[in-house]
Amino acid sequence: MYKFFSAEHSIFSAKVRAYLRFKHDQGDLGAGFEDILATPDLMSNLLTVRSGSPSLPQMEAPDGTWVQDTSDIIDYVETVHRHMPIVPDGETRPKQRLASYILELLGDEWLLVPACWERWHYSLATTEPNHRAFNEQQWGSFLAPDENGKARRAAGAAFFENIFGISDTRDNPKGPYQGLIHLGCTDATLPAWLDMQQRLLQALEHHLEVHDYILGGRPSLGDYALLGPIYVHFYRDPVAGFDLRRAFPLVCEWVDRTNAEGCMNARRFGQKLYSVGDGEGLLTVPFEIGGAAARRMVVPTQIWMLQRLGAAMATANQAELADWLKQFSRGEEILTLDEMMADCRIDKQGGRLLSMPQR
Ligand SMILES: N[C@@H](CCC(=O)N[C@@H](CS)C(=O)NCC(=O)O)C(=O)O
Repeated sequence: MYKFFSAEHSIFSAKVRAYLRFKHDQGDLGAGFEDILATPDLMSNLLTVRSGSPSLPQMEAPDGTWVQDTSDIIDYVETVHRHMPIVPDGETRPKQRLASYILELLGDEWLLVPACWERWHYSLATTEPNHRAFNEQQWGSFLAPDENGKARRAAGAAFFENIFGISDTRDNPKGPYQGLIHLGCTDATLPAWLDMQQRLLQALEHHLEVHDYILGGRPSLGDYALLGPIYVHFYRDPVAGFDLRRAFPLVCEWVDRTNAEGCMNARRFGQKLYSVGDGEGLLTVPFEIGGAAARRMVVPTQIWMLQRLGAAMATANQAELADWLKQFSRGEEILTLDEMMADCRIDKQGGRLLSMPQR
């Protein structure tokens, strides 16, 4: 099995986790993967030791190969498991291939900015609406997963205060608040970043009116790269998540579909849809004609007609019938019709055929 070290609130973890689920669902990931919560202990004492970086996610292949960076992880898995590729072929699909890599860059390096802003702006004490409590809880459950709920929340709150200086961020930005400045998100540029976010979501919503995924009917690299920030921040973080659910329902459905979890209503890739009356949903019985074996639909009228025939036989001369039926292969079985149909009887009431209690 692959060992995948990740966290739920991490953009890059979501990108690869959804991809691994897809590969596994398609039978294209060998023995599959174990999704392991990358606690601070694992980050310092395993991930950093193996790769030189604590960043999430990271992965260990079944043969012990260690891979860090989502692009490298996807490239690695695509090289080993080729049955269901997610990067379009360069020879036959060059435009889709280019679009995929551009979208990966967009998701990883640009959408990251408004995503990060949404989470941390609405965690400031002065901002309304506010999702600080949720954010403390999601961080706490990764920082102190062994603790009870209250202690997990406290761990998140302490981390925000001590490491990110959340109460003092205007004067002394640290952690994600400093990160946003380094990423080019300042008072001057913020409106443009948020405008970019809105335009992208609008374009995606429009696209999803007719397509299930970025490149049509099946997921590809661009879906997973966009899913990272869109799922983890715009969908999962509460304030942005409320807006996304109100204004972009198709994007929400795509998140469920691409994330491949909680997606019963979301047309997950390969999901079988049944309906009464079509070939898949019909009740069928095996039959044979001219040596060809097949199945055909169960027709209650046929049962009722056999019953009728059985009833007519019951009042006929049995010995004479048996003698006559001998010349046909398995011909005499027809005399046991009533017995054969004991648990399958139909009551015809006008135009309605009803199944009758078993005798
Ligand atoms: N290019 C990297 C980016 C990974 C990354 O930035 N991960 C975030 C979490 S979503 C992280 O671990 N940041 C903290 C750090 O790098 O120390 C990848 O694709 O894996």
